[in-house]
Amino acid sequence: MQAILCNATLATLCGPSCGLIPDGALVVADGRIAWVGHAADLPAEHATLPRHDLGGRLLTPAPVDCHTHLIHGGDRAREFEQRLQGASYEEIARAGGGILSTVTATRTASEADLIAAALPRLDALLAEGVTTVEVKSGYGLDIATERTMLRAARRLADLRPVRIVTTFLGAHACPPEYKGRADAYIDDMCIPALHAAHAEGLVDAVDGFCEGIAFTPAQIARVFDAARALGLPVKLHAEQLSHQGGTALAALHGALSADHVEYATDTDARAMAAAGTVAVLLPGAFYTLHETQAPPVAAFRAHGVPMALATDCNPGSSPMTSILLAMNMGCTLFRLTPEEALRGVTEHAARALGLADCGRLAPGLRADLAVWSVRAPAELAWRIGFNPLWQRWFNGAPC
Ligand code: DI6
Ligand code: FE
Repeated sequence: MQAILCNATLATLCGPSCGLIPDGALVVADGRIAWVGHAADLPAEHATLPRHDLGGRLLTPAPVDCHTHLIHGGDRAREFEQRLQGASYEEIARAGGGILSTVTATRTASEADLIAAALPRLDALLAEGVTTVEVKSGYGLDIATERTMLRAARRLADLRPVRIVTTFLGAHACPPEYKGRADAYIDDMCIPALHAAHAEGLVDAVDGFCEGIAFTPAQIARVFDAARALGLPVKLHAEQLSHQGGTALAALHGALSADHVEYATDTDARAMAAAGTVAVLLPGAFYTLHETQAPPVAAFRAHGVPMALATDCNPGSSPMTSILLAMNMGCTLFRLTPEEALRGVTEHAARALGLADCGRLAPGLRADLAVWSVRAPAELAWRIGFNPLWQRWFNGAPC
């Protein structure tokens, strides 16, 4: 398919001020962006293509949700009630609830059950223009269920027009059968599960949870070494509830991203900048857990650490399926600018997944686009619970 999208304001994200081009046009050809610029400069070779008039709307790269736990069994509404009565996320986890209650529900679900449960969540993201979704394992914690989760995640891309990126998160929690034996879990179960999932072609990246209620930097380092031996990129849930040294470890391993990072320090930010590690901010978890320590946004800015935003869609700490709400919360809770929020769900989210072919409007990139009934990028982050998406383009076609 070939077409000119015209009569639009383009937020290309190439250059300052969102790379805004008023009276812009964009040429789509065979799934890719062929040309971007001022409508008046449209090259003659494209002039005869069919035109899609966007009615003066805003055209952006389609959002990328770069951190989700979309595949899981069960729900955690009871735990939500417990937290409202004063129990903390960590207390619930240490008592065997939290992540482990979702592990129980996920282990008893079939692949078809997991897919059926995830589709409404995925559809909510797609309704806001999202075209790429990262999905983690980590609620199986045994070889069979980790693989089932990743298979279910990959199947979503056959059922909906979306690109799915899968991340192995075996080092998410220590399962009951290894209680008190976290080192044995890492060596005897988690790393073999990674090998098995990789052998099946199910793993795009490797993640872990470095936290007092999860794994130490030394344990995560062994998982990262196994990932490196397989040639897989790494990322890490780091410094979410306390400072454990996960961010420095992630930077040392050249991680694509360090995620949450509320307790990261100025030194951590420096190390991330030097390593090119993206800070993935997850305001939905900060909000849900009533956290008070915001991530060091000023340090990330000062050192030039790219900041992404994602939903962290999961049943416990962030039961959120709105990328627009993540943008709004990023601004209101973490004081990002609306431009940082837009870059956070496009350019920097793509980078957090190691994807160089999306996240901006530039020739050669995938034609994954979002058309919004707004005039300025700030309107995307401004409203709460309102979806101005007018049209979504995936792989060069509206859908
Ligand atoms: N941090 C998170 O935000 C999710 N995992 C993690 O390590 C929460 C997972 C859950 O509570 O189910
Ligand atoms: Fe997470």
